[in-house]
Amino acid sequence: MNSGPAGLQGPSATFVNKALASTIRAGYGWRVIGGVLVPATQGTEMAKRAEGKVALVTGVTGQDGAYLSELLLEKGYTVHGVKRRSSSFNTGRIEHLYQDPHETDPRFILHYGDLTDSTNLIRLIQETQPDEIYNLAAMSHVQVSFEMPEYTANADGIGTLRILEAIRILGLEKKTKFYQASTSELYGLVQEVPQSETTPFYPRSPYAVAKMYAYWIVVNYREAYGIHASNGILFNHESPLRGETFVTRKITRAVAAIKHGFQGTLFLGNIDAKRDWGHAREYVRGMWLMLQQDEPDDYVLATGETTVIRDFVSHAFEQIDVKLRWEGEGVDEKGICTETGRVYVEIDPRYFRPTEVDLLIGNPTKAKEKLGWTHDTKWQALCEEMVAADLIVVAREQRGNGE
Ligand code: NDP
Ligand code: GDR
Repeated sequence: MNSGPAGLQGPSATFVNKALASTIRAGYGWRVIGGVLVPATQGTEMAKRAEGKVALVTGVTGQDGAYLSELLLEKGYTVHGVKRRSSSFNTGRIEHLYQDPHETDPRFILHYGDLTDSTNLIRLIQETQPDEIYNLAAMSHVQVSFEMPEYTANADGIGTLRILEAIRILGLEKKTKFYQASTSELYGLVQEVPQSETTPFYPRSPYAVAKMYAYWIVVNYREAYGIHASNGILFNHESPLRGETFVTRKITRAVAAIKHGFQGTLFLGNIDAKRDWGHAREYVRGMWLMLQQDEPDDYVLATGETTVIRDFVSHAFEQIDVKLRWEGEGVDEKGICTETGRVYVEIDPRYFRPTEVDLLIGNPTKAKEKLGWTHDTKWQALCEEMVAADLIVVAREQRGNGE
């Protein structure tokens, strides 16, 4: 297996990263190498590469795909990433990992693919012969899954089956370990507080129902064919790379835009919901740990703390020196600046979901005891990091628009 240096600085790497570097301090886990922002661990870990394993990562262009790829490259893996064809660039999160395919022995290689295309998946797995497959690809937005239930079932549910069948068809049951991105959404209408690996599922969206199929097909292929296949039941994890329509990033972007004078009001849905938020960078390490175990198993990754959305909003606004007071109830509730009386947050029922998941709080004891997995970042620090990053991102976008 090759072990050449990782391409930390692809040709366009990266305007956003340079800008972010001036604000996101080392304590947030980033540092600058050659003018480019990279995870703080990356430079020092380079020399420790040894394993030379091959990983295939679906969903490589997403939040977790980016963090996981960084981690695997640090550990000496060759990483094959599966990206969808798109009419515009969709590789912004992994630009800093880009390697010119003309380089000798590139260790980060992108392939076109889609979880709805079996033949494509079989060919990719045949060509790359991975030691580990991380299935992160999904239509991952819960509310959108109510609009696109059939596609969600196809990609998130049957997509997982397609990969497991490919492993079987290619006779890789004993070689290839498999990680499935399962989710705390499986608990839905929660049957127990906090939720652990033994808590019964009660999915509350087409997304969660599709992921429930995926969860059980992983268990079944493990038991039926002896595949080293594990479910990571991950609670919400966020970062500056979080998709802009998930609630944390929507909030931190809006706060940044309000600070820069480009947005007046933040419209949200159900701010009474409670979530257990961790940092994505710490959660991808748990994924990797699951595949390093002798035996496959299913693990909850969570912080064990839950926070109401409203508190995340208040904390985000505090980062721009706006203290909010909350007035009214239901759709009439408003977040108002205590100093100026200006209304910054309003409720828009369009963001309500037909069925909601009101409370999530996970119990990560098994992951701690068996994997040695821990998390460090509290939700407040996570929120602060995201606001700091978005203040730069929003300013850059507006400059790009010539404003
Ligand atoms: P993102 O939405 O950021 O990324 C999803 C990735 O999947 C993107 O690369 C996307 O491509 C790709 N994708 C979507 N549909 C397909 C398809 N049909 N074929 C191939 N690729 C596809 O999600 P996250 O990184 O946040 O999450 C990673 C996984 O973990 C997902 O499966 C999610 O459901 C699950 N999960 C996430 C949690 C979280 O809090 N973040 C918690 C628990 C589970 P493109 O960039 O082109 O859109
Ligand atoms: P979630 O994340 O549904 O938990 O799924 P999201 O951030 O979308 O919602 C969290 C909670 O916030 C409420 N909410 C809003 N949500 C969004 N997106 N936009 C709003 O304006 C808004 N207002 C209030 C929601 O109703 C919800 O209660 C995420 C995804 O990453 C899944 O893929 C993953 O499986 C789970 O986390 C764990």
